[in-house]
Amino acid sequence: MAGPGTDEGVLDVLVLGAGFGGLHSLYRLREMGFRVLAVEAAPEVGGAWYWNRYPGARCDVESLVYCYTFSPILDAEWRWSERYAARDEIVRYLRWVSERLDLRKDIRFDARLTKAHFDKEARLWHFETEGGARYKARHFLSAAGPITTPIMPAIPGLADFKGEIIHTARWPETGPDFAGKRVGVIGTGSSATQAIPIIAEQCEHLTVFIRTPNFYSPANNRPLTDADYAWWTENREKTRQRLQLGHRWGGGDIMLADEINDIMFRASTDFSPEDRRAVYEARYANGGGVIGWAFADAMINPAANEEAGDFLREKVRDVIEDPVVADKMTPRGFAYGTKRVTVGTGFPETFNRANVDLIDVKATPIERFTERGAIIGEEELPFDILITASGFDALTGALTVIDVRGEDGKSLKEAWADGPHTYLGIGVHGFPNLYMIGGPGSPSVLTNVVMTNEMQVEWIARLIKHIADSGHSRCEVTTEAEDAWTQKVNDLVKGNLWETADSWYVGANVPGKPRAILAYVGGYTRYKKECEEISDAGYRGFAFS
Ligand code: N01
Repeated sequence: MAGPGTDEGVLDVLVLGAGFGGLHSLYRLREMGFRVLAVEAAPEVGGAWYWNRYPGARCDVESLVYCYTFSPILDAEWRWSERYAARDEIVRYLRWVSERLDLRKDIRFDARLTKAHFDKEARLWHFETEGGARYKARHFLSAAGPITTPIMPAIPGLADFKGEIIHTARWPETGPDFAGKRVGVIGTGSSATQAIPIIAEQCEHLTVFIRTPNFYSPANNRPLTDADYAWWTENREKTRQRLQLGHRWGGGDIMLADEINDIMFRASTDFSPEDRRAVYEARYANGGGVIGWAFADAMINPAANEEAGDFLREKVRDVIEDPVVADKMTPRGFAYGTKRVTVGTGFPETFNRANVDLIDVKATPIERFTERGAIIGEEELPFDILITASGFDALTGALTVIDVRGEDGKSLKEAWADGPHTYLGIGVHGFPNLYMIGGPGSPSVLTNVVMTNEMQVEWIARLIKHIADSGHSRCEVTTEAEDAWTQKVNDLVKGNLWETADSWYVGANVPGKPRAILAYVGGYTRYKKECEEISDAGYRGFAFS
């Protein structure tokens, strides 16, 4: 694969992606003196945030804790405008970071990676992009993002539909004008929850196809004030520490009073039903996605989980006026949090609008699509625009869509045919000198992703430095280490509720994807400790030569 067309010589590290993980990796490795280049499919930095341009796209983790901490300069100079940053502001932030740290000269944009093959003899990775550019590097660091490979709904006839079809994660730069249009939305996950209220306000008629109603909580977004920033200056370290200790994905409640926030480290059984209710109400009034994780036993004690679920089910019924619609929107049959909870602004309220219909596709499935719309029973429902908010091939998809081959020619897709096998979610046996940020088997999406990315970037950068300093050129995860880690990831989830629902957390949303918990459920702090013990022990589980 190498040869004409290669213009960069042999790199020390090729970084895949210029989102949060990729930019930090590029910066850190370059600071360490390595020759690094990042390749990015998009024409701009941002990663997942570049592509998710749908109306209402906004982070549902609070902006103060959805940004870098590795650089005091960045920490001091950036100021977020809202409690939850809109997609455009996050892309602006990452663009500013890329300029402030002078990263852009080492990023190749519009460069979608299609091939990465390891050459056993030369101990080099050879890369090719869609545009035909070729690169060679000693190390391959993937920061491709855990939720970046969109999937379309498996509904017959979708290709026959002659109107516009848009996946939320492939939203065109200039989106459609919804005025006077009949719009259909498939899905009610996080993306749809944010997009639906805005589309409903603009279009003539909106039909939402719901399959599994999910637990929802209001964001309570608002501008951030000087007083907020004064609070932040005082509470930054404490808040970051709390995030590291908490078993949850985000931080949708960082400004809650300590006495309520710290209850999340105690079991619900320590409190009376009245006191528990008061805690849920306080969290609900504050807004954010972790209301149901108010207590430490939410994911291990079914009764505690059920109580949190009941609280949120009651809120749905309070908001939606039509009891039939409210019933269709009420989550049941799976535990709170086992499908990624959704957060939004005015989402259930939207179903009180006269121009919005809700169709439960479990009760009345879409038989197929036609040129004009959807066939449901005897009826054809015509649409001008169809929006698929149908999700992603999470954690593994970003790498298995690329032709990644290890030293015996086996592809990563083949290696993971029965589920992902990794060591620390970072390395894979048979794929020397490959490292992943946010890979399967790491805490990734079950923690604050930016925080865990940062820890992994620093750890992997030190590993690459260790390899270089010790005069080695090959680093491979041993089979034993990979097997033991994969077993641990699967054992950790036993006895708690995480894997009990059909969710993307276990790959259940992708037809044919083997069912396995995709992320390490042990939390950030335990994971970090495990990684540090391994590096302190001379990178136990990695073989160097
Ligand atoms: O995707 P999803 P998403 N017929 O997989 C439905 C992150 N995120 O893009 O639940 C009918 O959650 C499917 O139904 P079901 C966040 O981690 C973060 O919304 O499978 N329906 C579901 O309702 C999130 O979890 C932010 O039964 C069909 C929906 O489509 C992740 O990205 C913002 C169907 C897919 O929901 C993915 O979110 C947005 C079919 N054939 C997203 N096929 C932040 O703010 C699928 N569905 C940080």
